[in-house]
Amino acid sequence: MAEQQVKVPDIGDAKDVDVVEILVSPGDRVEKEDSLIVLESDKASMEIPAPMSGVVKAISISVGDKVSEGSDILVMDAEAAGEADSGDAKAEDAKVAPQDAPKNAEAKPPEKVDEAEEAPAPKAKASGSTTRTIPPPAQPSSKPPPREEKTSDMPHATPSVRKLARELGVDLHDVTPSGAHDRILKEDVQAHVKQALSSGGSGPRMAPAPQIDFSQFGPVQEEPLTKIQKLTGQNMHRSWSTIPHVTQFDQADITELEAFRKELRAEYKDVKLTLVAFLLKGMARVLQDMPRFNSSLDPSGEKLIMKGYVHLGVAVDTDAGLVVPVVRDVDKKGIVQLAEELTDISERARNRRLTPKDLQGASMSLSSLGGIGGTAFTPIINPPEVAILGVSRASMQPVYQDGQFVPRLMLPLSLSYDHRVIDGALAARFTVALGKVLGDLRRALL
Ligand code: CAO
Repeated sequence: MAEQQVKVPDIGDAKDVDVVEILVSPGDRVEKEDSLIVLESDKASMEIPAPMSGVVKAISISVGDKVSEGSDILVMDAEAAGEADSGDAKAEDAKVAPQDAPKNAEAKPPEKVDEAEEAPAPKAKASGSTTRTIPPPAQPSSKPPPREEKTSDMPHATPSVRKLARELGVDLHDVTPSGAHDRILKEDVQAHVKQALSSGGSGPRMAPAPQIDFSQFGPVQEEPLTKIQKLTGQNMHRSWSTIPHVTQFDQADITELEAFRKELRAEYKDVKLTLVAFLLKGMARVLQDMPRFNSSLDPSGEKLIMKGYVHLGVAVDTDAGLVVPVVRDVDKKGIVQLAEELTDISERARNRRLTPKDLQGASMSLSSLGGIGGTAFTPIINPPEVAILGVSRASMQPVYQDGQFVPRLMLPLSLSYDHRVIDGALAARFTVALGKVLGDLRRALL
């Protein structure tokens, strides 16, 4: 037989229907009734079967195309199919009993199959396949009956199950079928997704935490977690396991800044002028130049929300746990005002007098452990923010300048960022820019 153009059969009223899947490629051998493509209208998804056995020569459509009855699908060479497996095909055909041949393939008109219906096995099917399809158009009755062997490795599933798998991003080849004749059921797709979620994707599943009786090792007592600790734990866990964190380390020379801070403290005796107020001011300045750090990823994953304000969260260590109140409009305030507000919010945090509003709307956050110690750490991003600056304890270090080592007060910076939004080069630029501003505060005026 010569090459034949396979067209979209009668698909009822549906017109301009989306091609959502192409199940074969040029060179594939298909049996009559093997599904070739999947169409999806507003109301239904339908598989279009091969009207004959043969070898696919060329595909005439692409995923995303719109088709109607009569549109070209692909070109098939029925003759080539016979040649391709002449020896095997004869042996295989001989195994198929005459009663296994389609009983009504010649006469059955195509019918539209609604995904909402329960899927009966198509009447025209001869093999164990229960894939739900539109019956193929009538063919000459001289053709050999379809063999049970499936040359296409397409898993068996109804259109509605295929649709579900597509929506969930599941490759049906990865799903273990539990239906008759290896048919994949809706429950199989759901079980696959559940397992993938509980194992964190591919690879071995995470073992559940073991129940341990610690009293077998010595005396113990129980201490309930505070509400803040439980909430912080949940948020941190979600952030750590859903955001790809990277931490950029750097150092800022704050020798001059510290001298200036001491001068100001002598002048503003009533204000607790700590380094944190200066850090907030420096961060605000850099955020103005690097707005990507002042953004949030839209839940769709399609766009960033760029913020036209500069509010900064400050991690405060309290007896009840960690809280992150927000200092607003940092870019518009002076160091003294920032220091006063910082004292106010950290006191209110420790006295549990913060309102929910005090904790919302930050552009990014600062976590300062400098009053305690340490040289570096990897702070966890406070979503929906995309970065957090960690600061450790400044120390005097020998820095090589103009041919000699000079003692400089160096501040360790640890910038954790969401790698979906910020790349490494931008993060390095952020800490370098912050180092410049903190090294020479006049730059904050630029
Ligand atoms: N290097 C050297 N000294 C530092 C410093 C640093 N990086 N940061 C603060 N200091 C100094 C302060 O200047 C102050 O000294 P002086 O009294 O001589 O001025 C002293 O250490 C104590 O500071 P502080 O911690 O009480 O106050 P602060 O303004 O620096 O910080 C606050 C305020 C609220 C950030 C802090 O009290 C706090 O709670 N930090 C903990 C945050 C936290 O737990 N983060 C972890 C979160 S998990 O990612």
